[in-house]
Amino acid sequence: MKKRALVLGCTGQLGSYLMELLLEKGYEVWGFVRRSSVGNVARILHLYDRVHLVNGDLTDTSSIESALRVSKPHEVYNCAAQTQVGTSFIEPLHTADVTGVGALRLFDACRMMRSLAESPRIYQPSTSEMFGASTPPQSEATPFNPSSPYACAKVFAHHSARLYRRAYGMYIACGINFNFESPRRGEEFVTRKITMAIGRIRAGTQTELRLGNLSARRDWSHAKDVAQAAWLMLQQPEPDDYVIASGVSYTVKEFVEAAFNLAGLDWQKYVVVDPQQMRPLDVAHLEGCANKAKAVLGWTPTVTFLELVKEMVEHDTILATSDASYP
Ligand code: G4F
Repeated sequence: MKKRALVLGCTGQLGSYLMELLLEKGYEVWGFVRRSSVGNVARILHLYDRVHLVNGDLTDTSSIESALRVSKPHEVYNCAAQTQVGTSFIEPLHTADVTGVGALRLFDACRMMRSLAESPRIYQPSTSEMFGASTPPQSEATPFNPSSPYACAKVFAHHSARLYRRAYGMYIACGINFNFESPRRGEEFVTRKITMAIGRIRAGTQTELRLGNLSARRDWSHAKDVAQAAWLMLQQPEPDDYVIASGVSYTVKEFVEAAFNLAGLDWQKYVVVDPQQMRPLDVAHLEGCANKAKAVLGWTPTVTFLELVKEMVEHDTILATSDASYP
């Protein structure tokens, strides 16, 4: 029998790579899409004739239940969330509702299915932001110390996942993901903002790049590798939590330098530090230890930092001079 998977947030970066991976593995793939008046499906247009789409929203329990009823999934991947840390300071309640309580709505809707046997396996993307100011390298044993409304919402979702696992015996696995990027990353995140700017600078349509905190240090992987880890987590005998990270960290400034160097540009001519781009509180240093995922899942990152930067710069250089639509 064909396995069925439901991907919430399937129009986003991780959701779109997961849909591709699941199709490759022979799944019947369902996507849960939030209705939008401005097109939000660019990342999955190429999959349209191979997947089933249902409309819904994590703030609307009935739409989640209806998606579960129609798709009857064996596996559910919850990639739907408000994931922008900066935005969470401006919209803290919306972030808590979608990213925190939204995950709980999904877990509870799955709990209400007729029997535990019918309840799907669930993947919950937790985040390194939950560690906040805790000292790196961060592992599954590192205490949470959230430093944004987004991180608080994710901590709530993470603890809810663990609770439903223990209280109801549900299979909910959490990937504690460090930053993951690709040419499908949204431009509201710093890596894509940088590589899109480089593309436009090369095309002559942008002259300046305004950034905030250049000294923040992040552990960047490729989104495809994170999708692979998510799938592996749901194939294990028991659900668990896994840090997913490259184990190497770079500052935002180092990302800028690497990307501009690859494009043959002097970053100092274009980058302006803008206080408007600073957050009320920022996490200084995230660097993950993924030893557990390597040992238990056999997972390992396949794309290095420089390969990732190069892929993004090359993609956005072509994009800036072509008619192709974003992303
Ligand atoms: O790219 P960012 O917005 O990602 P951030 O905040 O690290 O969060 C991302 O990774 C998390 C996992 O660790 C996810 F949970 C989360 O959903 C998201 O995917 O910012 C990275 C760093 C920050 O320190 C930020 O202050 O870059 C700094 N930064 C400097 N200038 C900027 C900018 N960030 C953005 N978005 N825009 C700037 O102009």
